[in-house]
Amino acid sequence: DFDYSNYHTIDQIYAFQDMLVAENPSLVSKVVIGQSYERRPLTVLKFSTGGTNKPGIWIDTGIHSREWVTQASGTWFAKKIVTDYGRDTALTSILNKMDIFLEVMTNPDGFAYTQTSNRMWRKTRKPNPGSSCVGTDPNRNWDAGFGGPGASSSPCSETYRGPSAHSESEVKSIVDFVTSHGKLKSFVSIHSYSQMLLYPYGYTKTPCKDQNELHNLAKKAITDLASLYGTSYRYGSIINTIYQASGGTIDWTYNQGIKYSYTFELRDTGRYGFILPANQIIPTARETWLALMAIMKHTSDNT
Ligand code: 0X9
Ligand code: ZN
Repeated sequence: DFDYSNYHTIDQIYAFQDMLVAENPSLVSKVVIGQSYERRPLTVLKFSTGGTNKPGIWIDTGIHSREWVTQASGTWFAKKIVTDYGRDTALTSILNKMDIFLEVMTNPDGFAYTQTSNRMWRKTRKPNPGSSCVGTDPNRNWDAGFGGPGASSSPCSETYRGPSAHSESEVKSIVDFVTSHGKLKSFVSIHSYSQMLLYPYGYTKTPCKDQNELHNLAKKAITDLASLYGTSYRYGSIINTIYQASGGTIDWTYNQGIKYSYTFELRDTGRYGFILPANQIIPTARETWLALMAIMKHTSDNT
């Protein structure tokens, strides 16, 4: 049985996903939305109780490969959904109205590299012509303020924006999925670390038009999160709360009309940082789930 209290290899997580689909075929399916630069499948778990054209909720983890507690939490969320459907009334009513899409390994090439070569790898693994430095920051590569302040034009930077918006297959595959789906109502992109819940924008100080609603929902979500172990989160817009960042995921999804666009920064606040001990995986996933449920329930109630 899958041990949620430990970190796993990329192959173990692919196998976990296939097993979850095999064991819950009426609820879970696997959607391959593209392939990574190194030709790994970009797999998304679809949780659906049937029907066509239902509105959707998107959750991704691991777009920055070194943020290991996020992929680990993603596997726990997947199991939680199949366990709670039909038992927990709130999740059941969400799933009766909406589909949930979960991409656990959003940057599989980077993730593999963190396991074989450099635990602190963040970016994609596509080479940059004319440079010996590899990779683009997949959270600076989206067509939202792309190229502006809060990203680098240098391929050697950890925040390299890439040669053009959506140049990275790992990003473009999500762009194409979001566009063709057309009915995503919430988009949650999960990072670590800092203990923050953030909403748009990152590329501009101009408040987004739904700021009041997003702010109030963030407050509710982090209050629910803290109710379990007292973990304290900050919340607000990206630019006001963490720093200016251009070309970020949720700025693009918000500008596409997905109102409930959020980014989490999970545990911790820097004691262990990206190298969070495995004994914090389940507590992190459990508390984060409470915040996710608040966002998903509000989304469902307003769809
Ligand atoms: O710099 C980032 O990309 C994010 N922090 S991290 O340590 N996970 O790298 C924060 C950027 C704000 N988040 C989004 N724009 N989604
Ligand atoms: Zn990150």
